[in-house]
Amino acid sequence: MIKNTLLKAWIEEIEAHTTPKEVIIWTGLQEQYDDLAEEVVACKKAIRLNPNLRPRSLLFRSDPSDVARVEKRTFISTSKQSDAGPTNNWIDKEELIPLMWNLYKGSMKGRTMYVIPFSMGPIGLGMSRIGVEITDSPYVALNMHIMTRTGNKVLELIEQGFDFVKCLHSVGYPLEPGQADVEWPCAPIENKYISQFPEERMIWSYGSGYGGNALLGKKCFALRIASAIAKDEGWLAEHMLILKLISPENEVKYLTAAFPSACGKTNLAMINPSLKGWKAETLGDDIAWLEIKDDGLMYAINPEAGFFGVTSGTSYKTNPIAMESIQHDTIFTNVALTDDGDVWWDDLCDAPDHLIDWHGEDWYKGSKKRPDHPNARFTSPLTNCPALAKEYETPVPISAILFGGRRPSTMPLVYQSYDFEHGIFVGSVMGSEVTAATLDGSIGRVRRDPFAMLPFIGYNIKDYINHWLDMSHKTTPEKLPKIFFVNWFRKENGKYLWPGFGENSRILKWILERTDYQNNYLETAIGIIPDIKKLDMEGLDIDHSILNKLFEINKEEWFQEIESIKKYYYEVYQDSMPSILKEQLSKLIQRFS
Ligand code: O2Y
Ligand code: MN
Repeated sequence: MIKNTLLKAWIEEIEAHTTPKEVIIWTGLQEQYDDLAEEVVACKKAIRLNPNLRPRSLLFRSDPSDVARVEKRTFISTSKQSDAGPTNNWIDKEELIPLMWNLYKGSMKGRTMYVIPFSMGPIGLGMSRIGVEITDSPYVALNMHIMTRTGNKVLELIEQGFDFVKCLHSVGYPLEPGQADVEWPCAPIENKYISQFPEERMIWSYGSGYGGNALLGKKCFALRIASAIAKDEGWLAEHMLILKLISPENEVKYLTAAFPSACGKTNLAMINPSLKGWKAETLGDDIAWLEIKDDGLMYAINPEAGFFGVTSGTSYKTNPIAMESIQHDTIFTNVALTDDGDVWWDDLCDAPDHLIDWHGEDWYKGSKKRPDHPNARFTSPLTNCPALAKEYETPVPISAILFGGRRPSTMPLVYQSYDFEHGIFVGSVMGSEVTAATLDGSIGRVRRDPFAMLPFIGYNIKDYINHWLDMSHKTTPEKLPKIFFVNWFRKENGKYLWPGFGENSRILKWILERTDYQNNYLETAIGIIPDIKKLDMEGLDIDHSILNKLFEINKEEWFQEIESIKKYYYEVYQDSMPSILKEQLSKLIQRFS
């Protein structure tokens, strides 16, 4: 029985409006998870994988129209458009609330409504925040159980009067009496809405059952709504992994890194250092909440409790730690099924002769069609990860922040910003070069993704930049994390110059040395780069000329880059560019003159 009057009234209101056949309050107990897993298998919404090969694991297959986050149907809804800013889709909340309320009318008919109290961050920790997701999707309930801390313990905090973010989700596929359900119910694209209401601290999602559209604790709460809360409260909600590095002398340091999607965040979060004596452990692969504590240092926690990783490209060769993390108690979405009841995806290993593809159809080796979806996913608990740092539920002090992207040219393997404000500039222009794979005719153009937060800033980007600056004024420069840019993806004649993966530990070592102000660097117009002679390349067969290319700062390319930045800044900020960006851009230009 729920006693909190606010929560009780909200549940009753949503039940009366969406008219589900029953309401289940999520307890967070393993027994409830196991029962629901059994139920989705029994009604053929999921397949139980072979328990001898992949214990307690499920495979879901989504509708082909519902396979990824849909940015064009994602909205920041406020009273004034200027509060959402130039980079978000905005709809006036006076318009969107009635429109969506109408969609929700009877939308859970014939379905079970799950009420899921959840905590982003360890339950009861000062930096954590609470939400309640109401959903008519058992897939969402099962995934939320893994990705967040759910159930009775969170409900207890709500009963004590803790605030919570209301997260409402419906797949938008009501069932009339006698109507058979489909394997993956969802609504057509034009009826999908992933809406954030930062003024109300509220999330309404309708029509999609997939990933970031539906697991509302993740992108919707922990980034969009949390970033708006963080601006008001003086902290940061960022699209960053958290990594612990242990030197051969057992010195421990922590860093965070923000890269755009598909730039290897999960791989770096689970790096296996090639450098002798170095160890790495993970605290998170996607989201970090950061605050400056009383000692003046910036601390981070991972608000999530699981990994929602892309399977494609994940293998024992590229990421053995991820592979170990998905051996059991894992939900797979849109991967292929093997004849012995296990999973398969592109790059995992040689394809077997026969598979069941992600549409549920036979697939034979040699077929031109891919058997898994490129955005297929695994959901697994952090605690499955053999390299999980033991302090993953404690805020850790951050020594370095890394920004990065896929830049085949222009950007060196690593450079350090001259100071925090320069670092904000570096974050504001980061992004990836458009590759041939995007086939939009603009190869070489940089798709800017500031702070890797473009689709996730819950308010005006101009205020976001100024908020980063305000954060830097909360402490002294020497206590702030040092900011770096890394580019594992520089190419020559179409070939990567740097081997990446475990070898990136050599660059991480230099970064940590720089956080101790070690004298191993050169000053350039763009920032501080390593003195190549002082990089630890022991045991790596790499030519000196390749290293020179990796750190080349080509004036012509940088003049183009500066022109591209000016154009981009004008497109985004028009005549109200934050003064810190103006100053930093002119400093960069000056350093080149
Ligand atoms: O396609 C989705 O719904 C998932 S997107 C995603 C999932 C995990 C971590 N990051 C992302 C992302 O888009 O940044
Ligand atoms: Mn992400």
